Amino acid sequence: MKTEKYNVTGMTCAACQANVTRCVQKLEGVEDVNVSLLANQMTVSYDEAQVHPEEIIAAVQKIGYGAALPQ
Ligand code: 9UX
Repeated sequence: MKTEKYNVTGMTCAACQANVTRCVQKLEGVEDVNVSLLANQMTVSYDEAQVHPEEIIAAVQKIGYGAALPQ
């Protein structure tokens, strides 16, 4: 299990926050997601054997938001 904090861009309301949460939560291997609208961040705990950061980022981008690991 790994826990990482991502920067998320494009969220402007609570429904955006819920959209991002739902889209990451449904990925196979994701155990926990906590999205902060105010901080523009999300913390994701996942099984590295089942899912990778690239897939998590791609899922968020697919629904119209930005996600990236901090540089
Ligand atoms: Mo709120 Mo976000 O009305 O895509 S859901 S702006």
